[in-house]
Amino acid sequence: MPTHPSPFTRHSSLVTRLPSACIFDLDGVLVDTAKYHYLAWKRLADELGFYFSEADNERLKGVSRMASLDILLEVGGITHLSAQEKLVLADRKNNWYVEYISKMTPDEVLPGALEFLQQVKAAGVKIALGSASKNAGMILQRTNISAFFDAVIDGNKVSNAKPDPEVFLLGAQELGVQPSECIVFEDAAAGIEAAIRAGMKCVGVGNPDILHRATIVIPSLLELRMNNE
Ligand code: B16
Ligand code: MG
Repeated sequence: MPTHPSPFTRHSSLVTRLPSACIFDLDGVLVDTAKYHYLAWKRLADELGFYFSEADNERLKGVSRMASLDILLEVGGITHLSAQEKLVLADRKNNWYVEYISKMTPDEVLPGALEFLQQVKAAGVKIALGSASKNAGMILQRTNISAFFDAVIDGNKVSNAKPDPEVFLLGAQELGVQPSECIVFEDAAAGIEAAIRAGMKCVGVGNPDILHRATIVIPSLLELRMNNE
């Protein structure tokens, strides 16, 4: 592993040498798909006859699709649905969600993300995606950032959702690097926990009150610059 000092300018406390890999969460770190999840879940709640607020939607960030449905049903006070009925509802929501994300454009990459991905790539550091979404491939394609990734670990490849470390450990494995040589970028508390359990350093992107267990917390990737001199 190269041994340059302070790979992240302004955040030299994070690491003292260049990491072997950066593993990025998708929703909330590279793109904002939470708004599309909200529109689709709200439409389902409307059909089921209850109101689902944006505050309720906060609870779904980083959570798997079926776990999200359980939270939504809890908000609506709906109990006793069979596993089959739940699958039908999750499928209905996903069809609407896919309609939204199939219209995404490269403009929807979050501020600073494209520049940071370019800098990480230029520094020769490997890049993986570590997302709970089963739709990650389509989102990467629509926003034109697929080519940055040496490995894509998404909801189709893992059986245990964050905070289980599986998604990040699989990322390190596919990249052929040690977990301790990886830095995770995450916007959800469950994702930070997953990174810690994987033995990785992590950058929380978002609210420090929620992400306080991260190694450092920044408001957006605009805050970071890769120092590969
Ligand atoms: P899907 P991330 C997560 O993406 C979202 O934050 C979460 O709201 C969503 O329920 C989950 O993906 C599953 O998404 O229904 O597309 O499979 O933050 O892990 O990139
Ligand atoms: Mg996320």
